[in-house]
Formats: sequence, structure tokens, C-alpha cells
Amino acid sequence: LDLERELREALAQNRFELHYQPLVDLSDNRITGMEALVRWRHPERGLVSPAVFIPLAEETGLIVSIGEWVLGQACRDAAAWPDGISVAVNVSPLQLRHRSFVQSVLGALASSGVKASRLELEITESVLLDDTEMNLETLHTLRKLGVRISMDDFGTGYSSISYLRRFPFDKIKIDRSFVRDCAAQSEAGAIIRAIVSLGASLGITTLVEGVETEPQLATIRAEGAQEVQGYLFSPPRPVHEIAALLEAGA
Ligand code: G
Ligand code: G
Ligand code: MN
Ligand code: NA
Repeated sequence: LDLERELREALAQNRFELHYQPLVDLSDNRITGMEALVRWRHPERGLVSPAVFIPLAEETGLIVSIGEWVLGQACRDAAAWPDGISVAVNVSPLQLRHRSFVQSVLGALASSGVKASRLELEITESVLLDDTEMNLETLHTLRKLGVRISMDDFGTGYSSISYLRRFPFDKIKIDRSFVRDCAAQSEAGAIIRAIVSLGASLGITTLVEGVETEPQLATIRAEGAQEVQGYLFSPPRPVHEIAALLEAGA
């Protein structure tokens, strides 16, 4: 496949780059962290979205190498930010299952000098379905090292409440589909409130993704969520803009 060959070349030629989107704490409206979102700088096609190439990277197994690059680069970037700012990295199921995953997390932390407590790994619900025991062990190992674990896109997959109890999550990220109508529709707000309260009872922080408007923010605040993320605060931005954003917003 042409795209597969191009992906391999992109990795070899260092053509991936990271953009970052702030995570905001609602108690003081400060930035608490940055989510790394990978892009591919293509010579003809311009900036290619991960929505286009991550699925292929997962199919071909290239996600393991791409993911390792993302982890390393995200930690190197975070090393230049204030100590209180964490960095969130998306981890594919295949990557989490790989036998060298814990080692590559430790390597990224050690070579950047970033403390484990500043790293958040975002995993999706599909991780909970396959190889459960192995994934569970990996997550517990990482957590013992001080790394935090977030459940990404919550509410879009098969997550059952029992998974929240079984797996060691620090944060739930409610998928942006719940936000779209939450200012207009009371059910969406009620769902957010229910997740926040479930999370609180398990000692898990709740973040709401995809916040675009002030009315949405007001609802989310009223429902008790601790953190938000979305275009209202900032779209994902290239890494060279992040230091200035942190100075202005932190
Ligand atoms: O930022 P954007 O809208 O383009 O992201 C699209 C999708 O790609 C999101 O679901 C996001 O989680 C995923 N994604 C972005 N960066 C990474 C990454 O580094 N690794 C993995 N596995 N997924 C990523
Ligand atoms: O799947 P994940 O949550 O990791 O990826 C986040 C995705 O959501 C990225 O593609 C990012 O560009 C996108 N995103 C971030 N904020 C907003 C927002 O406020 N509105 C919409 N529609 N998309 C957003
Ligand atoms: Mn994410
Ligand atoms: Na998400």
C-alpha cells in the first residue's frame, strides 16, 4: 500500500509533529495540562490529520513506532514547560499491549527528565475489552510508577460502570458528543452530572471535551465537572505557540 510506505518514510524522515490543546481546571480557570495531538507534515498534502493515518498505523502495526515517537517528543516538549503543567498522550490499544510499552514510557520520562506525575496516558474504552488481564497489569504498573491514566472518549464505546471500578483510572474524559446539546437539552446535562458523581464516588476526576460556547461551559460548570477542554479555550496549536499560551493563560 502506498500510504503505508509513505507512513514509514514519514517516521524515518521525522515528518510527524505534535500540536497541543490545553486542559483547563474549572476551579481557577487555569491551564493544568496539554494534550498532544499528532499531525503528519506531508510534502504535497500539507498537514494530515491523525483521523486519516492513525487507523492505517493501527492496522499495519506502525502505531507502535509512531506512538513511541509521540511519547518521547511529548515528554521533551513538556520538559520546557512549568512543573505544574502535565502532558497528556493518546495511547492506542495495540501500543499499550506491546511488551515494551512500560519500558518506552520509562525511557521517555528518563531521557526528558519529566516527572512521572506530569504524564497522563489517554486510553479508549476498547482497551478494556481485549486482553483485559494484561492491560490491567500494565496500567497498574504504570500507575505505581506515578503516571496517571485517563479514560478517553467516555460514553462512545462499551464502557460499563464495572470497568471504572476494575481499572485504575485517574480521570474520565467525557466525549464531546455529550456537549453539543448540553446547553439546550437537559438530558445531556443530566448525563454529565451523573458521570461526575459516579467519578467522584470512585475518586476519579471528570473532564468534559469539546466545549465550544459559553452556555455549554455554564452548564458543565453547574453539573460539577472539574476540567474542560475545547475550542472555547483553544484549538490544538503547534508546539512553538505553547510557551506563550502558558504564560498568558497559566
Ligand atoms: O486532533 P484531531 O482532531 O485531529 O485528532 C483526531 C483523533 O486522532 C483523535 O481521536 C485523537 O485521539 C487521535 N490522536 C491524535 N494524536 C494521537 C496520537 O498521538 N496517538 C493516537 N493513538 N491517537 C491520536
Ligand atoms: O479523541 P480525542 O479526544 O483524543 O481527540 C480530540 C479531538 O477533538 C481532536 O481531533 C481535536 O482536534 C478535537 N477537538 C478538540 N476540541 C474540540 C472542540 O471544541 N470541538 C470539536 N468539534 N472538536 C474538538
Ligand atoms: Mn484524547
Ligand atoms: Na477524547
